[in-house]
Amino acid sequence: VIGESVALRPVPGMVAVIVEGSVREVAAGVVIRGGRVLIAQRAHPPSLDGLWEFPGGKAEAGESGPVALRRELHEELGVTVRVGDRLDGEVELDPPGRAQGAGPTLLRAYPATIEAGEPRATEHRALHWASAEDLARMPLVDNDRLWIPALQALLRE
Ligand code: DCP
Repeated sequence: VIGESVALRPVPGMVAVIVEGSVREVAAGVVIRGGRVLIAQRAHPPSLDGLWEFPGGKAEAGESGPVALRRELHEELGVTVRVGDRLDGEVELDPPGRAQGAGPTLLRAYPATIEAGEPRATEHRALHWASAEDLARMPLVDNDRLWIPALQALLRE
């Protein structure tokens, strides 16, 4: 749970009522180096096996997206990263078996800079430093495609 989503609803006679609901986050890391971005090939579940993603994972209860991402990239790649400001856009995931009344799970992406270590695949099938062209032609998981145009622009800068 990354915190609370807060909606402000105007009500006559009041300034606002705060409506809170928990939001769960999956944080994905965009690690750019030398004009390329790091992508990782998933091994599971079967529906995503072989597809490439920006590595990351689910925030635990009470954990922010950036903190979760730092933890996940350490677990999955063996690197220590500094996490930057979230990229525009998010994708609502539909986890099977989501509890009734539970809030949405949102996939969000953050730039991450490696502070220590060299990425190695401990949970993924493989790692690849992708060029702008690779992003266009390699099979990425559908959700992550949202960030391809922005990343291609960044990589071509
Ligand atoms: N996901 C995605 N794009 C990413 C990373 C994740 O679409 N760049 C999706 C795939 C899964 C969900 O988010 O449906 C959770 O991702 P992971 O399985 O990688 O996260 P965890 O490792 O935290 O999950 P678990 O603990 O269930 O293995």
